Amino acid sequence: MTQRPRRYLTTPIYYASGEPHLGHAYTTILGDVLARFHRQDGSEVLFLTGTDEHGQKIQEEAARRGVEPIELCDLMAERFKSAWQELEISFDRFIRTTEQEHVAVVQAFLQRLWDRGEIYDDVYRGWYCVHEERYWTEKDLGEGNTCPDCHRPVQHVEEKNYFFRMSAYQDRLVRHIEENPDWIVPDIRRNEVLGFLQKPLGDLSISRPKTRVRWGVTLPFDQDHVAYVWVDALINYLTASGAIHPERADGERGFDDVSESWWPADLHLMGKDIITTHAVYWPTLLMGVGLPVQRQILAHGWWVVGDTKMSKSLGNVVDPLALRAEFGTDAVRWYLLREMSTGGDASYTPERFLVRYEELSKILGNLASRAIAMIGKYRGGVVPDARGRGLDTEIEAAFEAARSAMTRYRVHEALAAAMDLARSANGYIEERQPWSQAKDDTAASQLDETLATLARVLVALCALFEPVVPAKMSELSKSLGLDAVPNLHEALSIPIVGLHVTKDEPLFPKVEPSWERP
Ligand code: ME8
Repeated sequence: MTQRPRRYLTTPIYYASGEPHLGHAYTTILGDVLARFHRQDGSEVLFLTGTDEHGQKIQEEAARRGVEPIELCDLMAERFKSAWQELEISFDRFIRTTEQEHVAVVQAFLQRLWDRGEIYDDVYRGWYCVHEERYWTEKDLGEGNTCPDCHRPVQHVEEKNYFFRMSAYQDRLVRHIEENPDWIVPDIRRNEVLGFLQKPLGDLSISRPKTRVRWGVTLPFDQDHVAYVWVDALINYLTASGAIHPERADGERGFDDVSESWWPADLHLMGKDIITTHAVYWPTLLMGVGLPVQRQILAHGWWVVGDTKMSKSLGNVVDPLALRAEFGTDAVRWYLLREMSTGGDASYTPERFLVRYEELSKILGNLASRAIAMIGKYRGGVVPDARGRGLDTEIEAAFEAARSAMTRYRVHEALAAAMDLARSANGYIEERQPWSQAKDDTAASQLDETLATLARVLVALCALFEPVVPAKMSELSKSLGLDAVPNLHEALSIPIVGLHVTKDEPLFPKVEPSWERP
């Protein structure tokens, strides 16, 4: 038996200190669309998301709210999980870094680095930004001793830290990036990382003293220190892969053979803000323990409002669940994925949201309701016995364009190709004029062909649109008399003759937005 290809996809794990917003939703939906596309295309998929729950930032937010850190994490993990469920995210695993299994893997990972002589201790003197959870040197700081990234005041710290010999892996990392041109996509991010690696790479502080941060994973070789939250967080990808079994008595711990697990991950997905941690810290840490590095990194752009990045700290976030309440889940998914060209930035505006919604309702929604209504009116709701091959060339071209765009992560192009097919089908109706064919007794077989073609194109559209608007395509498949949404392989060959179609509510009903139209 041939084995199905396997794909392991990850999103970042989001900080449990704030609510999910449209930016988090975008990454997670992008991951979901890719996961659904690969499942459709026949792969076995592990799609991972979760929450990042340790560190000073969480500790301080919990203190501010007067609760224990774990209470805050329990609350926020639930918020993220239910937001993702409401947005139809088909994650296979939701990881929390406070899970026992993960804590044990972090400790095994650090012990392994320690045993291999990859860690030493030293005193760190410098500046720390709690919000970004990172150190800065004097020359990095903005005016008035502020963080160059988030512009908040930084703290001066002088403390014992453990360091990972990251500098020793600089050359190997540069070689890896140069020899694997697609390891970091898009190119602009690859060049940025290579530029960063032109300067000598320092060693990486991997611990914080408990006197400052008590909310973290205790180091296996020093009880007075916890793991640096970024090291803890990155290891989540390994925990969920099932590669490391810290409880195994033989001490192998899975570091020497990962063949039974999902490691290495096929794709780490993230925003461009956290490319360095994923493209420099993480692969060098993996080299340090002797594990293969992840296969690919995709860093997308930012959702901005006006000219500013959408972020909780700037107070300009858009709530995906509020949009969902008004327009439905699939409208939010479609807007986010259709509007942003993967890799670039995109600006959120209510006007563009409406334009994208109308595209769904006027092109795809109208096509479905017209075609189903005509099969009802002219053939009693049963797809007539005809070849239905009138749009085959267009269907095949759309499948090819969508598949090629998806494999290059040009998701917006794949969706545009799907919408173009729906547009062509509307054009086909205008051209064939089934209402005139119905009036002409000699045109019965032509009308059969028109209606069968429309049924076939709707089946194909279900498969093409499913990754992005899964709930609506499931409704449409049911209206077409199918048991389930067809996959990309069967969509062209599914027998359509004799299908019983039923008229349903419009897929994308007219919505009067709560905001004023310009
Ligand atoms: O960085 N536009 O978590 P985080 C697009 N816990 N994407 C955005 C966005 C925006 N305006 N704002 C956020 C962390 N994102 C760490 C990650 S992973 C081992 C640890 C998305 O809650 C984008 O994916 O700050 C970004 O990389 C991520 O949320 C940051 O989420």
